[in-house]
Amino acid sequence: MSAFVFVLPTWPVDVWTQAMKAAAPDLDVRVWPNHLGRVEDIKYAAAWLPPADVLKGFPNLKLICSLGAGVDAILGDPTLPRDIPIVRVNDPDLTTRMSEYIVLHVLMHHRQQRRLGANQKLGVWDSFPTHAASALTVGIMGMGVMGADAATKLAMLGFKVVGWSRSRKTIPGIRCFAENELDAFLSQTDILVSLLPATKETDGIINRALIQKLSRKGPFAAPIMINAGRGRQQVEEDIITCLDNGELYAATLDVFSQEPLPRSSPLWSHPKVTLTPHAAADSDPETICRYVHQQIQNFEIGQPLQNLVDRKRGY
Ligand code: NDP
Ligand code: OXD
Repeated sequence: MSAFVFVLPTWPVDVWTQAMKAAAPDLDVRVWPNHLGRVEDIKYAAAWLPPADVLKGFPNLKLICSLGAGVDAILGDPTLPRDIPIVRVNDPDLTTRMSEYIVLHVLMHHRQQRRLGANQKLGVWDSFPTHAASALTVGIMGMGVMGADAATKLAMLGFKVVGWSRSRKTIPGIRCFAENELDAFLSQTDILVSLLPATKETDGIINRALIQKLSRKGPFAAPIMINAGRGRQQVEEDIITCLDNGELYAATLDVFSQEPLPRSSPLWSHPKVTLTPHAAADSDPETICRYVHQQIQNFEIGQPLQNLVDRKRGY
């Protein structure tokens, strides 16, 4: 029986252990740090936010599975064993959850739900004029698995949708821009959505200079931003400055430079910010454990691994 270990310091490891035992009766499921057994036995690891130096402690490790789509925390470990393949989650359940989040927040801004909610609290009957979805262009940075799915669903609702990624995509109904066309992409974008991975190239990309390049031709006369990628991508002081001076109309933030977001952050109470606690797309233990088990089975029979991380690119 091959040994498998969970390294999940921030998740309910008992729930994951139970799900993995059900999905993979052929594996000896162990848990870091308290139920490790002989570390030499461990061939497979599945991790979310693993502390640095933990994975190097398994000398016979053959495969690392990220339990999320993003792998920045795993790749950020300076002692991460070299040459061990890393696979990440690409699963319809996770993707659908993310698209729900993006559609929800695009619609919330488009239909001015916060204004309606505030009016309800005050008992104000104000049926102000609204606009069509087609009056807004949603620009998605990161047209990978999640970006492409969200883009297609937004287009089905009638929004104009543009996308930006390193390599240009071809998606019916979506105008796609490549890495060197960022400014052209931004100039068309009324609602900016980030579904980028956290890499050296994307760190701090959502800053004041970028916000100033967004479209101001939409019905709100200032852009809106939604970040469900990673907090490292946003310069939070710049976002607050832009919200305060009108360069941004509103923001939805699911991810932050520091998580949990410190109670002292002005983002908590900013009137133009909607924030959620890194909950845009939750990894479901049963679904993800079945997926991880499939990857391990592929590995054991010498089949190619799916959704392999490219360590050089960083995602
Ligand atoms: P993918 O790897 O499928 O897609 C990443 C996309 O970003 C690709 O289109 C890629 O371009 C593009 N990209 C990467 N670097 C650059 C760059 N420097 N310039 C332009 N484009 C770039 O990832 P997923 O869609 O599966 O996930 C995206 C991210 O969403 C995850 O990395 C994670 O950070 C975040 N996430 C957040 C969750 C949450 O709950 N908030 C839940 C799940 C994911 P190309 O296609 O050319 O390679
Ligand atoms: C992920 C996440 O990367 O939940 O999957 O952030």
